[in-house]
Amino acid sequence: MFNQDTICALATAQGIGAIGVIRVSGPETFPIVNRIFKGKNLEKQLSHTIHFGTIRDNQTIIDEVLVSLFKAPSSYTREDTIEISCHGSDFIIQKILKLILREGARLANPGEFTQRAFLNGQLDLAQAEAVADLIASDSEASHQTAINQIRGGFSKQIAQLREALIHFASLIELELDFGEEDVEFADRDDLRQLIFKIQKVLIPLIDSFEMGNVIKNGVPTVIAGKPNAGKSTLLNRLLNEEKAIVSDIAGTTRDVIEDELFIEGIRFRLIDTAGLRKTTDTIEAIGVERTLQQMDKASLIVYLFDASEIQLTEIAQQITEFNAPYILVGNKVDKLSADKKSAFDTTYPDILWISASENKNIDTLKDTLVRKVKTREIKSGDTVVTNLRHYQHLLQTNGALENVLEGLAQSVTGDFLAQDIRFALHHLGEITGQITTDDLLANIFSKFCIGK
Ligand SMILES: Nc1nc2c(ncn2[C@@H]2O[C@H](COP(=O)(O)OP(=O)(O)OP(=O)(O)O)[C@@H](O)[C@H]2O)c(=O)[nH]1
Ligand SMILES: [Mg+2]
Repeated sequence: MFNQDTICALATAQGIGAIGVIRVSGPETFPIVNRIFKGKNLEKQLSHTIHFGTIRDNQTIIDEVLVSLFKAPSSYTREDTIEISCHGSDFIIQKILKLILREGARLANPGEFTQRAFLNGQLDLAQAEAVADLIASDSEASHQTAINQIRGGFSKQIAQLREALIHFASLIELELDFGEEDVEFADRDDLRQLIFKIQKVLIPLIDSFEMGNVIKNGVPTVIAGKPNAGKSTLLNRLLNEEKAIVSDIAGTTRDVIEDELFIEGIRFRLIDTAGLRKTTDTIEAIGVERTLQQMDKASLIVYLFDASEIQLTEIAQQITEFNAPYILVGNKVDKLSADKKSAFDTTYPDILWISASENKNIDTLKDTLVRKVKTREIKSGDTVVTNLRHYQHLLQTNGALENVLEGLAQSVTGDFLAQDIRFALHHLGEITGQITTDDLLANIFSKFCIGK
């Protein structure tokens, strides 16, 4: 336990609410709150109990409150902590905070409660960062990844890998102690096997970063196709608003139009684009150029064609160069003859037939969008890396392990192996906070809101 100031802050949101919760944490918490609380003597009460009473400034009653008591180490920060639930008026909250400050506490810095939880060993760094993600999560999927991380799934895996590697590192260091003598305590084959095992965990984590990002920031989903295919109509239909201009003039949309849509808790960033064609119109040509850029960056492409116009042979020419997963969608099925449809279906059984203007099969399209994201093997409960800092350290770790493998292949001496293993250990340790610098901590916790 560190010797710390006693800190306080409003833990609930600023502004008027039914109640506000003020959190106080640190060694002087109980005496400080006891001096302004009238009811029971709080210093004599058990941990994890709640008490009714009043907060007073000398004889003046400020508010009737409930105080919840948590004694070290059984609290979020692992320090003595009291949470005062008062009425949610700015005036009352400010008044109570001032009293607490007057009695010797100081205002908490952003994230300081969580920082203490970390420093006192309640959370590791990856978990503490997940607390920030949890507070910020605004979709079901991002909530799920954050809560998994707080519960330690991610950290546990990393810590286990690190331990196994430390074992080898110490054997190799021991060899170095023997200097000239030709001894090998660390079996090279076992080491190679261990590295393969570690990479089996590491590489999916690295790969999950893309997915983690998608969950946090949305799936960039580009609606592309020839002019007049009905892309803007589809965008409007999905969003349920007249976001983009629709007309029967080919080349109506010339710029990128973007909006968000949540389907089953997943955030899709829908991007309507200029229809793809060769054009002499300068502005439209820039629009087409932008479409190509968007398709390049997309995680998912909805490729739309006008079913009433297109010939069977044209499809193959149009869908050749996508470098993202795509859904092939035939629009204007209302204008399509049964014969033509069945000819298409034989060659392209995956085509999804819709009518954007008549609202046909739009729900199936939504289901397909969700399925495309989910089949990337992300089940809830899986570990997903969402944090850039973690991702970078995972990459560095993997690079170092590759070097160890290469060193083993070339039968380099123990000191070179030891160096690469230490490097890998260092980066794994940075993820969970077993190795930290003050700058890093300050940077992470400054992103929290005050009171957390
Ligand atoms: N019959 C029928 N017409 C449709 C359907 N969807 C769109 N349209 C019509 O097709 C025309 C073109 O629609 P848009 O949504 O502007 O097409 P776009 O792909 O955005 O075209 P550009 O912006 O020029 O690339 C409009 O007249 C729409 O009303 C449909 O499902 N059935
Ligand atoms: Mg359009």
